[in-house]
Amino acid sequence: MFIDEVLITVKAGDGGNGCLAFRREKFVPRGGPSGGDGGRGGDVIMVASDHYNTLLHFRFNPEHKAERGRHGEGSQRTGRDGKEVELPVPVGTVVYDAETGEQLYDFTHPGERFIVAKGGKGGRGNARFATSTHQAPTEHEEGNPGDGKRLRLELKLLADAGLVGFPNAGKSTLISRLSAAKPKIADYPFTTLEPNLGVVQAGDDRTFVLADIPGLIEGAHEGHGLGIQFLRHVERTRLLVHLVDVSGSTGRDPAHDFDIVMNELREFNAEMAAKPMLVVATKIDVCQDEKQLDAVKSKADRLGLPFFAISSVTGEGLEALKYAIADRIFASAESPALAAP
Ligand SMILES: Nc1nc2c(ncn2[C@@H]2O[C@H](COP(=O)(O)OP(=O)(O)OP(=O)(O)O)[C@@H](O)[C@H]2O)c(=O)[nH]1
Ligand SMILES: [Mg+2]
Repeated sequence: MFIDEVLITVKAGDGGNGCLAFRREKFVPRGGPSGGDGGRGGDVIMVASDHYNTLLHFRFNPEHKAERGRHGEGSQRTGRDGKEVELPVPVGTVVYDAETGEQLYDFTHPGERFIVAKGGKGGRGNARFATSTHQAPTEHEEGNPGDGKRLRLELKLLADAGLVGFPNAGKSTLISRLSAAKPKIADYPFTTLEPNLGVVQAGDDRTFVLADIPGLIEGAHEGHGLGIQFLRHVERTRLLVHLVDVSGSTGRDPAHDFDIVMNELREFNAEMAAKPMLVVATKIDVCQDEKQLDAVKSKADRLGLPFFAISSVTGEGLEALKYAIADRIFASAESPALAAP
């Protein structure tokens, strides 16, 4: 699984010190204690954001400090609280304590906030210690130190688009052609037993993550083949790329394969079946019967789904498909800024 990882240091603000002071005013002899409390130190807070999808911004900036609380002052003035610091992280970031290895948080939704380092409490000024029998207290406290931690951030890369289709349809071959991923490819079903992710570059400025998952067969939702469990890996993608082998060497009807996979997606859940989808006829270099290819195209047309025909062997149609996938991913308004934020 493709992951991004960084080590960072966070330090919350220290609390301000409480003040030792007495009122000194004209005509007020022996004024009472007036030292104010120190302010609270600022927290360091992580916030899951849609606008980031890597941890790159921490690589160049691995130390984050929040402001300390100001010291208390005379005339019972409390010190100002330190400003907190917000660190944006991509959804999918898991936060670990780098010393103990303990998992502290797992960000799954945009907007989620988690305090990674708590600011120190301000110390009390001497005004707080006055009682009827103790009218000129000199006690005052120092502020507590803010938390300091070394953290390890790990980003579970979320795929933008997922490949679905029958076993042997050419999913792994396609991802190996579009990305640097080197999945196992072989001429038998269920070659892929674990999902693979590949990072695809479309032009200079667009990058997306494609997921290759094990193939689906009829009855996958009842556990046939490897089942539909792997669909959860593409559940949060914005787009499904549905591959249909039209070579004719399967001995099956490609249009029927298409229906079976659609049905398995529906059995997984309705949202999965309703996801934006591109239909891709594969292995056109060895297509024996153009009518079968046309039948798949007609099905796509009827469902209003864009249709592509490719060969991962000759490379035909691959560029067009790559850009079509990128167009769809980046068309959605909440597209992450995949380049540096
Ligand atoms: N002629 C031809 N063969 C292809 C093409 N794409 C894939 N193949 C072959 O089809 C077979 C299956 O390819 P894979 O990429 O492993 O298929 P898959 O969909 O990942 O299969 P599973 O992992 O079993 O679900 C391999 O022998 C590939 O070499 C193509 O465009 N043309
Ligand atoms: Mg495969």
